[in-house]
Amino acid sequence: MTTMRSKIEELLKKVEEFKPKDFTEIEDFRIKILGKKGELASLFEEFKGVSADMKKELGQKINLLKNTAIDKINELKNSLESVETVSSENIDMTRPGSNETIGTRHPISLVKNEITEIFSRLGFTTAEGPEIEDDWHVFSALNFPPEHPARDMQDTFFIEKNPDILLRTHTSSIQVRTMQSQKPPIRVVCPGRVFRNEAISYRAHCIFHQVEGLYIDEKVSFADLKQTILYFAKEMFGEASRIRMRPSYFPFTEPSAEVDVSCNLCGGKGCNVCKHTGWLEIMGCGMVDPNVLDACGIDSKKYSGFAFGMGVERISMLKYGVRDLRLYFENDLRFLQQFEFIV
Ligand code: 2NM
Repeated sequence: MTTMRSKIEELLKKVEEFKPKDFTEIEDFRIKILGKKGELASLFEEFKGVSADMKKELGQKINLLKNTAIDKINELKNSLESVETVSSENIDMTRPGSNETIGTRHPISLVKNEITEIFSRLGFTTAEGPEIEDDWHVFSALNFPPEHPARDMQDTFFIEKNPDILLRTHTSSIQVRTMQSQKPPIRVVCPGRVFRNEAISYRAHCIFHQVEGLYIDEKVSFADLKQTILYFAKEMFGEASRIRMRPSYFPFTEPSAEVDVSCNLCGGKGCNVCKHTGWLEIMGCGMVDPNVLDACGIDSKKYSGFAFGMGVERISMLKYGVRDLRLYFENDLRFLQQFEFIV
């Protein structure tokens, strides 16, 4: 009966070492061991012929084998079932996660930030102010004569019940507030929304954005202004950029100038965008009129200053080759998503 004993022991070892890959393997194993025509069945058959003195020992061994096999198979089935439950809910733990799309910054914000950053490298801080202003901060303090056309309803949005209250037409009103509250030296850039009563077209809108700058100290000269603007143009439109200034007129500056930058598309040779002139107008500027300094509480005999102002939409159009200003206000994602790449 040693052969039967070793058969049982071999089988027990097999059961203990059994490592199935899936449910089918367990089931095949169960049938092979515990099935009607399985190994245990044939062992029990063989057991009938075992001599009486061996019955006790071998009977115990077969029962141990049977119980071990049953326990093992149940245990394996249970452990596989808990995994199957997860997969039956269609959760594949190895699948990569889905990407959440996040928004991109508006091109006007991007360009506005770029402008203020360039001037911050020259020591300019940023200031903001109210969009709803009074006549004095927008016009009177800035040397606009009482009959100036900008004071007309045709050009400016006034509050009907009180025409002293209006929507600012430029961010110079922030600079007026800065001059009133700070002592020179003053170096400040003022970004913000402005409002003008204009017909909407590819090149004009009733709401747009400006960044204006102001530098006040003793002995500030037109040469300082020119070099500051040249630095800005090179940073914004590329190192090869050149600038030129044409005489102009603003109520708040004297002398005043219009600034052109060499066309960054054709390099100044002439193309569609620069209308074959080689130049693009980017801003207005000038030396702050002494009347403005005095109105804002700064001694015009001791101090001088320069100021400049630009439209953010215009700078953005020139930088990115956008042909229609209205695109900035339509919130079409196909347009808006082209300016910032979020990785
Ligand atoms: C421009 C052009 C020229 C300007 C002047 C001032 C202030 F407040 F200092 F007088 N702020 N901004 C200015 C000067 C703005 O925009 C085309």
